[in-house]
Amino acid sequence: MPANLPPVYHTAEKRYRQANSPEEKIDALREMYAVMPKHKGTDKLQADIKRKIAQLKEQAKKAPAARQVPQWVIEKVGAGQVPVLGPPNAGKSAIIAKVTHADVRVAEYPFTTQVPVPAMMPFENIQIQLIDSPAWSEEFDVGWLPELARRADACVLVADLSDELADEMIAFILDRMEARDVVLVGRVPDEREGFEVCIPTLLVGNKSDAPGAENVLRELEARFGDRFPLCSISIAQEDGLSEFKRAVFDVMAITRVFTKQPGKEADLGEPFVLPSGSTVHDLAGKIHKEILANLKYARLWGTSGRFKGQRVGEDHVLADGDIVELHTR
Ligand SMILES: Nc1nc2c(ncn2[C@@H]2O[C@H](COP(=O)(O)OP(=O)(O)O)[C@@H](O)[C@H]2O)c(=O)[nH]1
Ligand SMILES: [Mg+2]
Repeated sequence: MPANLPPVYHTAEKRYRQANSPEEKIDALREMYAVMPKHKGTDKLQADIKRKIAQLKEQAKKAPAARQVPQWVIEKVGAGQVPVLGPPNAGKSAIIAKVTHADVRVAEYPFTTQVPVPAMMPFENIQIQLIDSPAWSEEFDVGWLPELARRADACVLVADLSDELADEMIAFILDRMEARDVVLVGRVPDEREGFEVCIPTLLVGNKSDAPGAENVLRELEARFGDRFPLCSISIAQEDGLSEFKRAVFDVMAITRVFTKQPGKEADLGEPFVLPSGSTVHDLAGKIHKEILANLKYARLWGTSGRFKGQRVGEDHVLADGDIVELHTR
């Protein structure tokens, strides 16, 4: 029987695969357990998860707590964590400096950035956490970059349009990632097998102002156009920046929803951020487990509804910008 697991389950499962410590793993497994539908089809999965939690608890007891947090583990804040990866000199730091207010180093010489540097990119009503990263190439192998990518919600892969070999540089990075079971793809497939972690990725050609950039972009399109969404920008000429921000948001595959209390105005401040495909049920679970347990129905304003204030059930799939009024028993 198919398990029909909700997107929130897959998000938690991904968190489990990305976890670095037994504690983090247990936390993710607990969430997977909490959000999964409990029926015959998930009996085995429920038992598996319980067993794994028990095993990890044992493991955590044996391994003492004095673990050092590796430098590539950066606390997630905002709507999602998005490392910016690419070969030397592609303009990774320049992009981040332009779209965030961070003071990252941009330089004529390669390998300026040695440690991951987080910075927040505002996009409409949310903040996306970009991470500047060291350049990665055959001459300079940064072993922990796959670990940074593995934990990410999405990646931005920057190609240098002033470099005729840009596509080779990108192919190198993709290969090295895959060797560590991190697969960068435009859209993560729904059903997956194996140990690989798929990370949704946007390919960006920077330096569209450079001579010959058009040809390099065409090559990238031919080689990777089926695999990734591709956008072309110039930081030097501030060209394509708003399209870039929108493309980062799109590749993250998230839905922003607002909540409102019955009889009151909606709170249009900070939205709840959920994986695309999430339902009213998932939203309730994200807010509070009491609300989830007592959920009766919801009223909905927004593009996923047929009319304003439409009454919908738990399984209703939410759309970006929806306003939801949850009704409990
Ligand atoms: N022509 C041109 N040069 C750029 C552009 N963006 C960045 N650069 C230059 O490329 C060099 C490397 O930039 P940097 O951000 O340090 O690259 P990183 O190694 O990928 O972080 C610097 O000299 C930048 O001024 C652009 O859009 N056009
Ligand atoms: Mg840099």
